[in-house]
Amino acid sequence: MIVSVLERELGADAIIGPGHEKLDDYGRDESPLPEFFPPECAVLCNSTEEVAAVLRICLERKVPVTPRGAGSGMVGGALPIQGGVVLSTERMQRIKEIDPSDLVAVVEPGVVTGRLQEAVEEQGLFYPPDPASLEFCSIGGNASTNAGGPRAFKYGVTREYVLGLEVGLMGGEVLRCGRRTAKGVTGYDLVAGFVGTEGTFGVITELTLKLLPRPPAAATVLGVFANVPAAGQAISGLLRGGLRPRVLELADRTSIEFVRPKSRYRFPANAGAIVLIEVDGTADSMAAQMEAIGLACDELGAIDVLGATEPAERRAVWEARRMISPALKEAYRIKVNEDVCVPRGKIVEMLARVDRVSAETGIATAVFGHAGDGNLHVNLLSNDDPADPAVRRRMWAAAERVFAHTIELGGTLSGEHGIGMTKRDYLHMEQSEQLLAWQRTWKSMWDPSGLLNPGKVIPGRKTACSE
Ligand code: 2HG
Ligand code: ZN
Repeated sequence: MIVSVLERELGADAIIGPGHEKLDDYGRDESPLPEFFPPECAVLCNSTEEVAAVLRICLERKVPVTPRGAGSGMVGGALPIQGGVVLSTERMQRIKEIDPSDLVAVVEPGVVTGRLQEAVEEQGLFYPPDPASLEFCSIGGNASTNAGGPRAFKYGVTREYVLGLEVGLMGGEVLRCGRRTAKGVTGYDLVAGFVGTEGTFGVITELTLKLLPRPPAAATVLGVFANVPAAGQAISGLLRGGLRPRVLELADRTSIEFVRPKSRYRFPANAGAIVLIEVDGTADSMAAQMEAIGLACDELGAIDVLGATEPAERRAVWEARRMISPALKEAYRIKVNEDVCVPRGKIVEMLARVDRVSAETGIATAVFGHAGDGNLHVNLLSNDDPADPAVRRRMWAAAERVFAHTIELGGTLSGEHGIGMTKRDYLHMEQSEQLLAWQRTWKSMWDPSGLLNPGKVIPGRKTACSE
């Protein structure tokens, strides 16, 4: 049995085996699925060598292996849907190096993103990617899904900060790729190949990350609008106006109403929608930047403009923003959350189409997220029975309509959460069979056995029966 082989090799302390009270946790993540997928066992690796050993043993024994970071993924990418072994990097939490001269950090994959941010900020440095789950998600998972976050608007997503990687490959080989330098064009860009491939090519065991100098000051502005169309128009207007804040977010009334009773910061009661804007730069540029944003919001129809400059107040605003997703999850039995992304010029049209999907299907929606990037969290909400197959079909049919509108407007199915298993069967709506076939070929180069995170990202080949 695989469990006893792994126990012999890594020691009993590394294994969460059958009958362990925590085993079921490794069959769940934050995706909107009512069922869970218990693995045969979970292995909590402490080092690259242990990761390599698990990947060697799983190939030898022909057992599926599913890599897992903190389990905060929203698309089922870390779920062991074919059973077997879950390989967790949660114990690999060392920040090995923070180098202010090279502007890099070298870290293990289990480091919690927020902890890394605090550690680099103590040294006057800055790691910008800020997924909403930053207090518990891990940097290895962020790289595997190419996570985004509000500050991606100015600073870009995780991919832009991963310079080098060490990766465990199926069978136990360990590969180092990338670099520590600011630039580099030697050979093919394998780092870009591992980032965003959701642990289907290899298991990240170490990351060399690019850092920036910490911006000396930041300030937050909240534009209050009567409704979503007005807020959408304002976002488009701000984009056209050439202002470059670091964050440009939207939240509709439903998104904020469940947060209001719980949060320290109270979103304004008269808001039909809010536009959350943040600027950074030198301390003496703050007042002018905030004024320019405030004036622009006024001109673009805001019913109110509120500012937050004190660190404690700003922290409270962001705490409230990060509560939107969990508060909706608590309020509704079903929360199918999408993260579609449309070209920036199509934001207003996409918001109108989401409204139409809601009216046509009778399914409640909440829309929030990184609207300045065209990246909208369209949440389809219901209090029906999540285990009822008819209910599920109805919810996912509505999601499919949202996807169809996204594609029609030139957008993409996922701006930041990835494809995993929940969106795998919709990928063909966006990508040609030719493109999917090349991706299958690429995957089979890294994992000819198909045992590494099976059933994720790329849908199976079309057969005569399925066509
Ligand atoms: C966020 O931006 C997360 O808060 C979660 O990406 C999105 O639950 C969601 O739809
Ligand atoms: Zn998000």
